[in-house]
This record gives sequence, C-alpha cells and structure tokens, in this order.
Amino acid sequence: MQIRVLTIFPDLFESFLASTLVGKAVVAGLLEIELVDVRTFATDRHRTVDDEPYGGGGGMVMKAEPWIAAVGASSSEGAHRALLSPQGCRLDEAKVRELAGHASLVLLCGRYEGVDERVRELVVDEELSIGDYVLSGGEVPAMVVIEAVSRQIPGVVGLADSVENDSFRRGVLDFPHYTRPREIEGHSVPDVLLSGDHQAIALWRRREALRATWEKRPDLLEGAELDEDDRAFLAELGRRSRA
Ligand code: 9D3
Repeated sequence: MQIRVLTIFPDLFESFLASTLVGKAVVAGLLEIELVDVRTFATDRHRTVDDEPYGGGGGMVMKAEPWIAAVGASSSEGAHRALLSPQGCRLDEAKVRELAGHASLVLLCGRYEGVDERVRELVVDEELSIGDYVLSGGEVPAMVVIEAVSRQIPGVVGLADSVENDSFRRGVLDFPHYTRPREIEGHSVPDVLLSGDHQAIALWRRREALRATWEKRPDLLEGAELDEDDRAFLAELGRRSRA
C-alpha cells in the first residue's frame, strides 16, 4: 500500500514515522509513505499558500492552486484522495477497512479556517473527520488515519510485540490487563489470573470485557457478536443494577 501526505508541515510526521509501528511497516516494505510539502507547489516569490476569504470574515483560507498542483503531481492514477476536514464523514473501523482496501491513498491536510472549496470539487474523492472536536489542522487526523489503516495491512500488526486487539471488530471492549507487581496500594491482581487455569482465565476475561462494554459503551452491544453465555451474563448485570 502507498500513502501520500500533502501538508505544509511535513516535519510533524518525522518522529511519528520514525518511532511507531507505521515506521516499522515502512522499513519492512509493507507500506510506502511519501510526504509532499504543498508549499513547494506555490508559484509566487513568497510561496504563498493562504489568502483572505471572499465575502470577508476572520481567518485565512488555503489557496486552491498549490493543492491542485500538488495532487496532480503526486496522485498516481486511481489513487483515492481524502481531505481531512471537520466537515468530513466520521472515521470508524468500517471506514478504516474501506480505506485500507485502496492500493494508493492521498491524504490532504488542511490548515487555517479551511481549504478553498474548488480543491474539494476538483481533486478530492471524500472528506474525513476523526470526531466532533476542534483541532488546528488535518495533520494529527492524517496520522490517526495512517496508523489505523496500517494496522489493516496483513503482516503489520505482527511487527509489534503486542497481539492485535480486534475489540471493535466484535463490538466488545477489551478486558482489564495487569502486570507485576501483584499488589499496588491495596489494589491486587484478580486471583484467577494467577491460577494457571486457562479456561477460567478466558471466561473471566470475556465477562470483564462484557462488563466494561456494558458500563462504558453500552451502545456497542447493539452490534456485538454475543453467544448464549454472553447474553446470560449481560442479563445478570442488568438484573443486579436494577436490584
Ligand atoms: C474554529 C474554526 N471552525 C469554525 C467553525 C472551523 C474549523 C476550521 C478548521 C475547525 C477546525 C479546523 C481544523 N481542523 C481540521 O482541519 C480537521 C479536523 C478537526 O478539527 N476535528 C476532527 N477531525 C478533523 S480532520 C481535519
């Protein structure tokens, strides 16, 4: 897979790429990432990338031409072009899998009050947001997209020393984790985890995962894959809470 990032702050990506699983995927040849500095596509003497908004108002708007030129120069035929923007479709695990299905992605990171609308009209296939809160630009959202999409590439998660957490695929949150020491300020590791009884541990983990989901994200249970035991346990939680 190939991802091109169009930004006026390519430096923001350096330590992200050097220090994370994404960087390992690049080194392993599973992923190719290209950073494109949009400012190099500005043609005037001062390499201007922003200008005042038509119609007035506060803030600056990113000029269309450098973006259109940057996409034209760096977009391989058939690449999927996504603009990170607060007006975008909210990113979730289903959207991440869809993005990972493209052989080539181009991520456009806007800044300032926004990007001239002609960029969206002419060279963008879709707009993506990472959630309903205000950030300063599309760079951090692009890192979110890159990290989530990379994990979908076969072999990438195996490069980490952790195993994949596919909780969102099944609609249930993760179970609680513990490591040494056994006790901290009166808070002990549950005995079952020290029992060596793998079946009992698996049952405990499943139930704690269900409990966490029920308490923290009950909305996820709607789409969760649940068996008869799961449903019985959730029904019991419900009865206990009403008692
Ligand atoms: C306070 C400015 N807002 C006026 C209503 C508009 C606005 C413009 C530009 C808000 C944020 C931004 C910059 N953000 C992004 O480019 C962005 C973003 C985000 O802010 N939140 C979640 N996902 C994304 S993706 C890109």
